Amino acid sequence: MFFLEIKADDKNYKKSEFVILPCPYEKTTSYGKGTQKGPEAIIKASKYLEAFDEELAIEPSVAGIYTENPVSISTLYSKTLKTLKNNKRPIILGGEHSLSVEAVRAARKIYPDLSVLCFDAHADLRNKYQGNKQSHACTVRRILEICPVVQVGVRSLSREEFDFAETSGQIKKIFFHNTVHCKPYTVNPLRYTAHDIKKLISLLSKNIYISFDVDVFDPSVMPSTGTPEPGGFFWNDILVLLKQVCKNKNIVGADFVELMPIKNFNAPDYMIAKLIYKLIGYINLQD
Ligand SMILES: [Mn+2]
Repeated sequence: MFFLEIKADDKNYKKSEFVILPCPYEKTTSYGKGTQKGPEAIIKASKYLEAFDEELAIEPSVAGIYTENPVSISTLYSKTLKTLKNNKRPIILGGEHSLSVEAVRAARKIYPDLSVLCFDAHADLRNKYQGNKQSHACTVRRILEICPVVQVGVRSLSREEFDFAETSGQIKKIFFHNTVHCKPYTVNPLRYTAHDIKKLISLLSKNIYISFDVDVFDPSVMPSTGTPEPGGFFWNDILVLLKQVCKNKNIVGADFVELMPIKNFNAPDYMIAKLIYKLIGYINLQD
């Protein structure tokens, strides 16, 4: 299966700016299970996307989208690195959040100034979870060992994580949900103040990697995830922010993780497929 049903042959690889890397990795999920079915569900849903983007009045797919065969966690680093070395932007479909660490490590190798923009309801700042330092609950703590992180949408964390964020000095660059002046009960795309977005952009380096845990969305629109958290973002909030970030920064790669498809309930899967295509469109607009 291919994203947007665009056949993946050598000729297409050469001309593609974007490479979809499905990584159905799931090992340490703690509550709901099923993220290994995420990549397949996103690709399946992408079949129903319009190639034309009405907001941008372009066909983002003209930049070229190539879908790789699914990769394992042990080959994700080398596949991501190869994609970047070929001057393409990897878009990884998870799978559980811990896979981001591998992709970020590869991106940091190519872009020494890299910072990560992380969308997530959870801080993922635990040093260890259930005895495991590679747990999905430790993702951002591990990424911080590689490069700076700016977090958006956090609204659930432990005392340990809170204290680490407050006192370590490592996480000055963090945006908790309540520090972005959003009103989660409206759908007004102007809910962020211009100041919020400016501040966010000022915290990021030029080259950034986006790690997108789908649970940053409100569970009413994104029930298909293992650890849903009330009080999240809606569709337009995310688009407004992504568009501004793409305008100001170079997105070298991204991942979309923690989608846990619910059988016969397609809307959340389709939303993530469309979000990915939106991101491709926003990046295109700057090229
Ligand atoms: Mn999360």
